[in-house]
Amino acid sequence: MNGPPAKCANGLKNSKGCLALLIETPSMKMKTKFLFAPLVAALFILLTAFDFPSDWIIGGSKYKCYYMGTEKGAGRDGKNAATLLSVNKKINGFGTLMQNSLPDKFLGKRVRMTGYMKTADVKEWAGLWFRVDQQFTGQALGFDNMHDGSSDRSLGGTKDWTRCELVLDVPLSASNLAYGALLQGTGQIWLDDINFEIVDKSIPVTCIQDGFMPLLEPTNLDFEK
Ligand SMILES: [Ca+2]
Repeated sequence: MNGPPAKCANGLKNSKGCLALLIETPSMKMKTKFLFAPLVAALFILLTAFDFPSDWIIGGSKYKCYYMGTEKGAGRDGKNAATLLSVNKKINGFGTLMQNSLPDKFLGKRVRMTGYMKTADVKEWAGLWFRVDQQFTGQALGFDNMHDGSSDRSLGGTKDWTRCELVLDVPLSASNLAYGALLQGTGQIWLDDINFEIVDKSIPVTCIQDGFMPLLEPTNLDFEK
């Protein structure tokens, strides 16, 4: 009774050895092919069609409910685009592909983030988002997600490439810029050609949250305004 399991006819005792033997046994070849062929094909498609974009990270309240990566050939110019695809039939939350970046070159400036988004069967909404953080406060100095402000500019349904624009002030006290694309609920979005540029103060900001902006000097100390 201390000998190897029946399938490990060559005496291999560990489970890895048993698996290797099982796959290689001629009598099991057809069954193995039948079971593994679809998985191998799916894996091949994933490996050849999708990749994960360098320097981007995954986030969101339901990030596990989405596939996120790069789709080759899906970009505006026929090259790469990032994509978020829901893998659950019902999602009460969102996923985001995002970055954090030092704000140094934008400190004290008004900054416009632009990017292009395409949607397919988005049941709720999708949009770019842009947030200016201040270290240790846990509060944003500015935030826009194209949806939750006074004007809803978010995308839904199925739409071809659409230019999105978000404008925020980056105060001298900013410590981090966070930004990305988010998909709330089910559907698929593609994202390409994001850009940041300094604009003058004649361009209105689009922020929906503008708290904890430090004043340049003590202001309204007599409470008359
Ligand atoms: Ca591209």
